[in-house]
This record gives sequence, structure tokens and C-alpha cells, in this order.
Amino acid sequence: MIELHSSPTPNGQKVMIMLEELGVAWKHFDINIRLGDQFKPEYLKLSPNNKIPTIVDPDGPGGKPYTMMESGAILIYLAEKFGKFLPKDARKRYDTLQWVIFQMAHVGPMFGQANHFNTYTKENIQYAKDRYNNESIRLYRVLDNRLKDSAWLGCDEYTIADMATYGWTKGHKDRGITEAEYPNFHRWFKAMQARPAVQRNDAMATEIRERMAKAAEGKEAINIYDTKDNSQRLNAATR
Ligand SMILES: N[C@@H](CCC(=O)N[C@@H](CS)C(=O)NCC(=O)O)C(=O)O
Repeated sequence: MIELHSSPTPNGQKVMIMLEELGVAWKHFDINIRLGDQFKPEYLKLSPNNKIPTIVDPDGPGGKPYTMMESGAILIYLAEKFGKFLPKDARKRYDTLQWVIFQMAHVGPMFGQANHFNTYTKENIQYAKDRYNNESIRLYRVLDNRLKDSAWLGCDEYTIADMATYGWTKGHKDRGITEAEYPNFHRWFKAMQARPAVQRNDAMATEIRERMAKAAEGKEAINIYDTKDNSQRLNAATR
């Protein structure tokens, strides 16, 4: 049984969607990043960068247990292990990998920074808001243009590139990404929502969030955005 040590954020959910699409046996181990579980020494042994998600495959390469961090790498690993959602045809395969890496390098980091400066910072830093919001809008245009030429993000098949990107794009309404202006993006988004594995993931994500909120009752949250504290937490846990 594949272990997913994670939290149902967009990065966690992309792996949940993949595991559901594959229909393999897997189990979610809750890592509550608000409580600082990612800095516990036992988690740092799995994920040295103190971030979710991480998987542990008891039957990894060479028949031995294998542990992995980084959601894009995890998707590629699972796709290769089970021979699904990363086409064998060279062109389609490299196209898909380009769009997985596009999500990892652009969509995730830029949307993440936009969320941070729009919602989580106490100060109103207009320069940062503009920079990341404008970049996010530009990335929606890139997605829409790609989906004008291609049924799915990677190629003409549903792949790990779609799974990687979907969760990050759920905030499109708040960003003013209208159906009239971004019709191809919306067509794709609806096709994603219609997938049974994506629907099962949404239900599971709600369940996990509720379970984690209950387990966190009465416990003190950390400020995960305080990079200085996080640096000290990592030092203390690994020294
Ligand atoms: N590139 C990494 C990003 C992982 C990441 O940023 N995870 C966040 C949640 S979505 C996290 O664990 N944050 C906890 C922290 O920063 O302490 C991936 O895709 O796996």
C-alpha cells in the first residue's frame, strides 16, 4: 500500500487524484503544516525540504521501499511505475513533461505567492501583489492558449500534467478568469471536474480537512509564513 504523507493543498491533491485515477491501494497520513508537523524529525527523514507531499512506496525500484518528495517527481514516478497517464510516444511524453514542469516552475510558485500577498500578509505590499497577480493572469492566458491547440494540457490524452495543474486553478473566479475570455481553460476545467477520480478527491479532501481541524483543536498553530522561524525550526530538528 502506497503511503501519502500530506495535506489536501493543491500539491497534496494532485497526488491524491493520481492515486485515485490509478485505482491502487493507498493511505493518507495527515501532516498538519499549520501545526508544524512538517518539522518533526520523523517527517524530515521522509522529506528533507519540510514540505508536503511525500510518498513511501513499500515496493519501490529494485523491490525495496522508496521515499519521494516533490509532487511533480512523484507524479512521474507513479506514471512510470503503473504505465499510465504519461504517454509512451516520445512527442506526447515530452510535451506532457514540459507542462508538468511548467506547473511546478510557474503555476504553483506564482499562484502561491499571489495568494500569499493577497491574503496572508498583514502589510499591503502593492508591488508584490501586482507582480504575482499579473503573472497569474498571464499564466491563465498561457493555459488558455495551450488548450486552444490541445484537448488536454500535455497532449491529446489526459495526463499527469492535467492532474498537476487542476487544483492550482480552482481560484479562477476570484482572478476574473471569465468563460468569455478564457473559453478553452473553462472547457478543460469542466472536463476535470467531471472526472470521477477528481470528484472522489474533492470529497476526500473535505473529509481530511475536517479530520485535521478536529485533531488540531486546542493546539497552537505555527506561522508557516515566518521564514526565519521556519529556518530555526529546521535547524533545531536536524542538528
Ligand atoms: N515543489 C513542492 C512544493 C511543496 C510545498 O510548497 N508544499 C507546501 C504546501 S502546498 C508545504 O508543505 N508548506 C509547508 C511549509 O512551508 O512549511 C512540491 O510540489 O511538492
